[in-house]
Amino acid sequence: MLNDNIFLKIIDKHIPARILHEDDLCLAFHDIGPQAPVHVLIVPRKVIRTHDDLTAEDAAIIARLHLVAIQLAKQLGLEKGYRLIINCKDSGGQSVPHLHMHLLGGRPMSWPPG
Ligand code: DGP
Repeated sequence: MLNDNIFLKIIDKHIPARILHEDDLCLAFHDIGPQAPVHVLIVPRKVIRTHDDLTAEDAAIIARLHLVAIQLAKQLGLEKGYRLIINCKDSGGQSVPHLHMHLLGGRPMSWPPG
């Protein structure tokens, strides 16, 4: 279920996270429960609850999430490849009600995902 917005607390520095990147539009930090040797969350500063809530006004934000993913993948040694995931709403497996992109790498990824 979509519950408390813990990512806003991280963005506002009310709770700690292992932050890798910060800019005017987004933050990136290590996931608390990594599902791969590299598992980073890339999160917009703007509160956008789900992927469905994106509008044309948010084009620069969604572009930035992707560009930061490329930058971090290089920085974290994922030259063999990586996976980007955005879970949307309950059936998509979203648990935090603040849009975020998962960057996963450092091991081969299987398909289909669970
Ligand atoms: P999702 O299921 O797509 O909504 O992913 C939410 C992710 O957020 C999940 O992989 C675990 C991570 N997460 C939840 N709470 C925290 C936290 O307090 N700190 C960090 N770093 N990650 C968290």
